[in-house]
Amino acid sequence: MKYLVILFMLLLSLGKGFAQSGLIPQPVAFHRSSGEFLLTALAGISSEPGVSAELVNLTQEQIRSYAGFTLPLSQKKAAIQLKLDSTQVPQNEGYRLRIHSRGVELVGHDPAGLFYGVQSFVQLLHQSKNLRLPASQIIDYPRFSYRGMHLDVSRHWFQVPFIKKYIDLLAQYKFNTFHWHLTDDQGWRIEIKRYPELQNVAAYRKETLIGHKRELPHRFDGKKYGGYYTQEEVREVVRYAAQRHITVIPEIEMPGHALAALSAFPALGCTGGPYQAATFWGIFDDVYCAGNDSTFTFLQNVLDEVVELFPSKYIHIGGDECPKTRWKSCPKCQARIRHEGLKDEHELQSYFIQRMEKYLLTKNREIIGWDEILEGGLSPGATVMSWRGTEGGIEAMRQKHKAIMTPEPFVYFDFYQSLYASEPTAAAWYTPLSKVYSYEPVPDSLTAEEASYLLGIQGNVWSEYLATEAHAEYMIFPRALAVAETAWSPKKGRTYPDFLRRLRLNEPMLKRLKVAYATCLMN
Ligand code: TNX
Repeated sequence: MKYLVILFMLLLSLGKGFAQSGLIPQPVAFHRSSGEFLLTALAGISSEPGVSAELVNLTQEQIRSYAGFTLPLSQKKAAIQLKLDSTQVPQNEGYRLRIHSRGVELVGHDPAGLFYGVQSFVQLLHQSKNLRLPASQIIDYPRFSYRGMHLDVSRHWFQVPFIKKYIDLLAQYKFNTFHWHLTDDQGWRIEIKRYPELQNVAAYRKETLIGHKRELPHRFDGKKYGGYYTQEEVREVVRYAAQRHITVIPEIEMPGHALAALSAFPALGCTGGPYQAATFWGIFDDVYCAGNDSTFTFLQNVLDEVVELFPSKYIHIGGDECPKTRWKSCPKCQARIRHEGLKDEHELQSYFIQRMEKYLLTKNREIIGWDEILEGGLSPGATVMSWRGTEGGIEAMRQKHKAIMTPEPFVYFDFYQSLYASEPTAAAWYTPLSKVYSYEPVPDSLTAEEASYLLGIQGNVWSEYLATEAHAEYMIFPRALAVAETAWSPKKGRTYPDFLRRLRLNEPMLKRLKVAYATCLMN
């Protein structure tokens, strides 16, 4: 009986321990102890061999931006100690953080883990009163290895400082992947030196739709819109992200969503054009011609430059929403179907994707595609991004392919997040924070072996209606924090009410970082 009482008390204190953390994502284990640590300008920072100077500098800078002073570097063990030790912390990207009255010990399994420990410390610092941190111990590591956020920069594009701010925020909440949607019908946004027409023509559209696309008649603003990232800027973003343990995966769309590219290279379309970058939103019949070998040469040349800029293992090649209308009546596409012994246009799309996959494999890269790449047969090594619900991901995993869950009903941030009439125009459905939080990515219908192909989850930010940075931030935050928690934290032991409590504790930090998050959700 006595032992039962002790066990009960222990469980209670564990539960209490969880409830006391203010962290998002919720750590695996959080225990409060007595005492507190007061951070002062006298506290030094030391690191053991193996910890990069870059990480130490970044830590100093993150602490300085909140505390107002720079912690001096120390050769001897200082109040704040950073070290790497995979025996103490066996999980990839994991860390152990101990805050006690004399200092802070942070041990990372690997540099990423150490970095996440710093992010937790910084978040706690923002929640502290006068830099007094309650003594505690955290043991933490991620549930999924892929924790992504996406941004469409074609429909509206965002300058490099905004991209960096986005990356900072993603890193703070322990995301490790930024999926950069760089090309689409409405604009091509990456400099490709071999094809200056992509910069001079495809990066611009004549004008932009005003209001929602369902509001008829369509009205346009009459203003030329566009721009692109230079290769130097892309390199800078990739480097900046890597320092923060974020991999940038570029997306070059094919065979659909290609109007902007076709406006510069009409010979790559089935009809030969002329074409114009799209000025309104939707799906367009004009796509890359799959019967024309020049299409493949062009895309391979583009990818040659893309893989030089992005060291990521994965390259996203789109594959979604490719109407087969033109291919059906295109003599070259039909000849390709006959010559390759394909059954129909779906198999032609599969041929297209497989051909690009083969090319990228010669560069040691794997492809990711939206779930339409399942139609007509999946490329042998493709990873599927499941967006039209979860079925595509489930099917891919059954076929022993890797999958990333990004289901539209749960993690699309171009949808409405409240029912207030004052909400700015949004794409379509209603995806409140609670719904994002409720999403469980491991499908019940799969065996454990099948589910092992699930890499993780991602939130998507399509920018048709996001013309300004503030509007983008409003749609992304705080919903992205719910994705962060689903991607990182164990399924057990977290609840939506407690997430909301921790979200309120995160508000001051979001305010200080000047994030235009949606407050109405937190009332
Ligand atoms: C579908 S999600 C698209 C995008 C649009 C989005 C709008 C996906 C792979 N394709 O091109 O921007 O819907 O919600």
